[in-house]
Amino acid sequence: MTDFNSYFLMNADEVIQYVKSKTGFFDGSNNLKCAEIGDGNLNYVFRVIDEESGKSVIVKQAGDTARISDEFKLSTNRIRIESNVLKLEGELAPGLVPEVYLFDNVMNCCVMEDLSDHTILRTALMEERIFPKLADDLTTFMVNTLLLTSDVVMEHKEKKALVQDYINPELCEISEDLVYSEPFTDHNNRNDLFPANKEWIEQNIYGDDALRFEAAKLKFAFMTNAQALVHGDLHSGSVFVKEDSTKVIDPEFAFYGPMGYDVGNVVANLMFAWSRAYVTKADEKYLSWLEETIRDTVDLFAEKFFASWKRNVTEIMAKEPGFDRWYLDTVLKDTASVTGMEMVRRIAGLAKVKDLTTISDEQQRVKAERLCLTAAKQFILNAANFKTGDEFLRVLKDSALSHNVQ
Ligand code: SR1
Ligand code: MG
Repeated sequence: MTDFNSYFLMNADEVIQYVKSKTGFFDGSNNLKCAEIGDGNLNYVFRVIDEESGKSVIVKQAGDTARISDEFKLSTNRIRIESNVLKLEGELAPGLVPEVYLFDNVMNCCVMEDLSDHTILRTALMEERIFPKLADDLTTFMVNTLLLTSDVVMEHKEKKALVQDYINPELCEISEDLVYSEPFTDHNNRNDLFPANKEWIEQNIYGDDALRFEAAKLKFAFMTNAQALVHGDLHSGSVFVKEDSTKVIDPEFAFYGPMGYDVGNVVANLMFAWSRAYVTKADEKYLSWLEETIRDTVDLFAEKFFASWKRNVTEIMAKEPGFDRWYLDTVLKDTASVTGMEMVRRIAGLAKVKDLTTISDEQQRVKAERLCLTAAKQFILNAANFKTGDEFLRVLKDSALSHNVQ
């Protein structure tokens, strides 16, 4: 039997041995069952359960390539980043992330709270389920984790130490390529376009010089604006939900970047859910709740941002009258740009979202993708115009109407 003193990728039986040898979680039980349950693009996720007591944990292990493709060679350091960021986020936004029990820098894995009583938000949204606290919880998470790790609140040398600690070159490179380059150029020849929209995308995305120019500017902002410790991949596959609980998971893409990167990812992924619901003629009650959630995500973020600013700001110059409004406007502008970039890349790039890919009717999928891309272009080209939730939602709904979707 291995003593887990040197790294290898574990199978389910080895994970059982691992939790027995490294944790006291199961009190020596011999009834443990384990299965690999991961369906993400990068890592292996195992659930270990004691069928007698019902107690369970998650073991997440990083390989040195991505699951989605061996083309992505990745440092296993991402598990250290994920474990440490989850701990920090748990302090800044209590109750909104899973608890981490153990991080192992030899086996490049972590053991954490099992959230199997929750559902992945993307799946739940595709089932048209309503979560009344979602916008409230996600905006609390974002305001707390973003503002409180920025220079307006943190002592600057301590903040710079965090910038250093969370330097994340390989995972940032994935976003630089998959979000900020390939969807506009296909220069790596790995974009995966829905055939019925291929020509439309080549003309309206690859063929739009003004759009590509904005994307170029945004790529450099993403790479250089070390504003806050962002989650870095806050799409609806990175959120677990149940009726009265929201948990943000998977911060392995975390780094010091623009706050709007997180907010824009949340808004864009809610818009994917809305677009699916709209073209498939989902229940009206569900559609209105989604609209309210998109609106509230922007408006509650702004409201809580100002309130937290008043309570927590320490930087002397940030206390100048009006600076809070100016600062928030820059975050909202970045939010609009990122909303657009995320919408473009999930349709015109390599990594897709199931909200759209599982629309079985071809014409409905064509319309859902085009309405998203039409809205995305507005968000990118006119980013400074978006300051309220209503303004974000209006562009989405107008784009839907422009494609004659009833
Ligand atoms: C190679 S990884 C593809 C995508 O999956 C992750 O969740 C990120 O969104 C990344 O862009
Ligand atoms: Mg992930």
